Amino acid sequence: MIDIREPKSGAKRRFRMIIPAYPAFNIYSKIAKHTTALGPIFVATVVSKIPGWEVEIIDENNYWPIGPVDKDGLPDHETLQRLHPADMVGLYGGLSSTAPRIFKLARWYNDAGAVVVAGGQHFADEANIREAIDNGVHYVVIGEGEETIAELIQAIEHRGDLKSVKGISFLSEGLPMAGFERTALWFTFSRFLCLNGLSHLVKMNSLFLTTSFKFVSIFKQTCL
Ligand code: B12
Repeated sequence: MIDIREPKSGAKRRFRMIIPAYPAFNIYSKIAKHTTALGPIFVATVVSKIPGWEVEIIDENNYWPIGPVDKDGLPDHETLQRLHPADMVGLYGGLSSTAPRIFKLARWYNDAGAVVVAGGQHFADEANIREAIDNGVHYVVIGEGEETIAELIQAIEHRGDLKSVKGISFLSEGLPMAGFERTALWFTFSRFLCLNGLSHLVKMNSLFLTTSFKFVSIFKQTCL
């Protein structure tokens, strides 16, 4: 069990969801400057509804110049962590080509004392899950993440039995513990309700199943 930092009195814990940078310019780079991936928004939305938690989402492909950047022009996580320390970091692994960036971030945030969780289509087989664990990811969420993240946070906060959380893999006594599969969620419009509440920040683009950010790429989830 990885201990999560105690929040300062009255403060909320912070969950930072990161959509990692593509490794190279590609035909989607332009549109990615105005969109983001849907899955991590769903997961972050769930966390924003957990009492005592607040959420930030950073899409590294859609990062406005107002945010601090490092020498490579990517978000400067050291500065971000100093200004707004995240207690838990979520890493979106929808594209395998971003795995090296995911692992770099995972190692960095792990060293910085944050709990690191990753999910997405890349983590579909044992080898990829093991690689994530070897690179600083504490918990790999397999399959759909909405219910799993809520149960995982509950278990971490209350020191519950992690083995009862379905759909995660983590290191237990030196060996990766394979989580049980979770039944797929029904795709209902209720999953969009929160996004509607964020309409001043986010506009749905149903064609690409992505969200198009109109004003910011770092923002605090205000949909409660
Ligand atoms: C819509 C889509 C696109 C759109 C938008 C992409 C985007 N950035 O959102 C467009 C058309 C742009 C696109 C392009 C490409 N795509 Co595409 N795309 C999809 C598709 C059909 C749906 C994605 C989606 O929105 N799913 C719905 C959301 C709700 O699910 P999700 O993302 O999986 O997230 C859930 C879980 O994975 C998990 N989760 C995800 N992240 C996290 C993080 C944490 C911390 C946690 C706890 C949980 C968690 O919880 C989420 C909610 O349940 C998927 C196939 C699929 N069935 O998923 C392929 C898919 C993601 N695409 C794929 C590929 C290969 C591409 C392209 C490279 C194709 C190409 N050759 O050009 C490009 C790359 C574009 C780019 N650079 O981003 C592959 C990726 C495979 C891989 N392992 O890399 C997929 C899986 C299709 C496939 N089976 O091959 N794509």
